[in-house]
Amino acid sequence: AMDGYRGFLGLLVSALLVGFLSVIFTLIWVLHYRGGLGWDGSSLEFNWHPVLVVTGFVFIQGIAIIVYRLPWTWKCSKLLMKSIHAGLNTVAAILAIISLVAAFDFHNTLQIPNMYSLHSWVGLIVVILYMLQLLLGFSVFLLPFAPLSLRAFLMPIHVYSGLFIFGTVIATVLMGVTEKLIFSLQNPAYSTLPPEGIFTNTLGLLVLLFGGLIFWIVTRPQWKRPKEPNS
Ligand code: ASC
Repeated sequence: AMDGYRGFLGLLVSALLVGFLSVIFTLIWVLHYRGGLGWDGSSLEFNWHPVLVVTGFVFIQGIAIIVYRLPWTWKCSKLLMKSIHAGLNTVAAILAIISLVAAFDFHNTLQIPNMYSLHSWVGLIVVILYMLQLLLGFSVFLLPFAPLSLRAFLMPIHVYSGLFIFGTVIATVLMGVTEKLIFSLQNPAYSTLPPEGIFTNTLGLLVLLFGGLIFWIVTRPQWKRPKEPNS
């Protein structure tokens, strides 16, 4: 049991480190290479898009997925843990919405077309799915009204949907990073492997690794919260 616990802690610290580093890399990308942050319709406003997505939709959602796995919380009430899970996902959803406003606002100000790229299609779909997942999870699992039979039926679907959404967010981030680098790196071009290209490719690898670590942690059966009888 102690061995499993130490393995868990090692992976948890790694995930937190890689997730935190992803946020830092995103900040360095927009602050050092992309002119900084602002809210004026310019590319500085767009820069909030990657910052809020990586902070909320990737990092905070990833933590929300594994809160039930933290062994020192197994004595906490299930309702408290559900509230933390729902609260983190709500914060992530709000940041995701603001990140969309930043992208659309920037496009509309500079008359750049909306919703033509695969990144934008998959990204909008996954934000909508995330809101539905949040609403369904809140009303069925957090509020006390749903019967146990409905909870038991929906739980595997909720778990599958959550992991599908999280994986799709990671894929969408990789597409977004790629298209932004192709758009903005012109002189010198992305194809000449300039420092910003190498740095931001590395950011993509960090986000992918974070996803892999969260997926590993959440799929270990021995790290699941012990189920209370009648719940
Ligand atoms: C809940 C909850 C669970 C599941 C279970 C149905 O609301 O806390 O563990 O639903 O009751 O599988």
